[in-house]
Amino acid sequence: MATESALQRNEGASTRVFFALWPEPALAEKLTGIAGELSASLGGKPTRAETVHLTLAFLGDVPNARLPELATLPPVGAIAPFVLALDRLGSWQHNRLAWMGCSESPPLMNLVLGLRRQLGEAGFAIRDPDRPFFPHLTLVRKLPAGLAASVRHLPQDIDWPCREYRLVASTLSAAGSSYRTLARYRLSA
Ligand code: 3AM
Repeated sequence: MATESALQRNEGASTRVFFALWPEPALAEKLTGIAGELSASLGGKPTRAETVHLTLAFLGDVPNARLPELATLPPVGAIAPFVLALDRLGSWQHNRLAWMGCSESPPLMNLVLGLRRQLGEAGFAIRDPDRPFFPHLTLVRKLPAGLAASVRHLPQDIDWPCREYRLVASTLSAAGSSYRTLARYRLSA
């Protein structure tokens, strides 16, 4: 469902937007607790609980005139709520991030592919469409340069019940990204 007041607050000609799964506050706190432990041992800046998310489709700048159309697209159909098993931690050197990820998840892939199809049919382009989708939640940014990239399996999965996804506006500043939810979409079979 689109949030009218949120849509009206977009200044400028376009807004940087993306679709994402967003954990409930209790899970976000748990994940950012892990982010805090990681950054204490590795360095870098832990993600704040209110910003932790898993990007499904990144559109980049969309003209504000088209935001109402984007925000009122129906939810991607025929995808029942699902549980994502977060089971691994890793890091990337190229963008100096530490992340939490998951094993293959058919419902997650169906959601991503359904969203891509829907956006394409509605005339919205996603940024870098050929970049492989790598599901992850960023936990730490600005890791010290030169850290060895590694993937560590968690001793126990963290189960994430996914019932909805969001359209989010992103504003970049020197202090980091700030996010504002423009619309929420419920998953249903
Ligand atoms: O917080 P993270 O990094 O997980 O990385 C970007 C961020 O997620 C991601 O979208 C989120 C909001 O900016 N992002 C940025 N550019 C992207 C792109 N071209 C992208 N995801 C996919 N393709």
